[in-house]
Amino acid sequence: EGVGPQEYTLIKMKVLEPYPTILCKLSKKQIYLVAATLRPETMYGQTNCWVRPDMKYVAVELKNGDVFICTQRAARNMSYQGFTEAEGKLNIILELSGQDILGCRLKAPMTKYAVIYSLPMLTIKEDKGTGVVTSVPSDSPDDYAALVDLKKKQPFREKYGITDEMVLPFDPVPIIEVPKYGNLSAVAVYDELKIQSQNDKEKLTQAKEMVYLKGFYDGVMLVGEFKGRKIMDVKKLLQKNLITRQEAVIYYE
Ligand code: A2H
Repeated sequence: EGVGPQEYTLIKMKVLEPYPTILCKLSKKQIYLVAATLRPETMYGQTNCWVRPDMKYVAVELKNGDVFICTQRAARNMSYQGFTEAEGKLNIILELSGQDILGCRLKAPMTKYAVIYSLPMLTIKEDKGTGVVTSVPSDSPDDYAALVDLKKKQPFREKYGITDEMVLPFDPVPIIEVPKYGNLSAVAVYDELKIQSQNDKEKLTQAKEMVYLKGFYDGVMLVGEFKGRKIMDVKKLLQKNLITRQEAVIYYE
């Protein structure tokens, strides 16, 4: 990371009914899990959302009436970026654990899957982004590794109350062609490096290095309104579209 703030795109994933028990009293509000991403151009490939079961989250009401679920740290940053009524002031309406918001039904922008679910990822960092991560297993080695862990380990699903239909129907979607790695670049490097699980930290770091820059400079969109164009040239345009449709906001930290 360089000097100065990092810009993220916050993807709004709308919580659909039936709400988990803890959110029931908010039934009249628009509630979103908000995920910080550096890759808005990959949102066509979302298959689920990640939260960390043992981490604390808050539900905060913003000045436009939306309720965002994220870490308190992220909410505080938002309060200095014009999201709230008064600068530095937070309207926290609930304190939650990740466990409370697992298995939520979500509507996420751009993905072909009409409903996706919030699932457990154990490697989420408390001090980065919102603590909520959107999952794009076609292009993110971390996401693919965590999804494979859930798919192949029934006891892992059961431990967190995750049912088969929240996981098994969701496969990586080819959305970007990367020369040398094909149309599912995260899957290609996961296989090449023989990654075993989401805890395979060194190999996952290597995997990210292998695909990240190459994807940005040489990747080509395979789907959507910018099909056939280079990632470099369309990243900002896709971010702008998400924001115009009120499906995302810009956030700095
Ligand atoms: B990225 P940087 Cl397709 N803990 O979004 C762990 N990871 C987090 C996080 C947290 N608290 N908050 C955000 N992230 C992830 C898409 C994506 C991402 C793709 C490919 C690579 C990639 C879909 N997941 O990131 O440390 C989010 O995942 C590669 C690093 O600020 C976010 O972008 O550079 C990225 O890490 C931010 O990481």
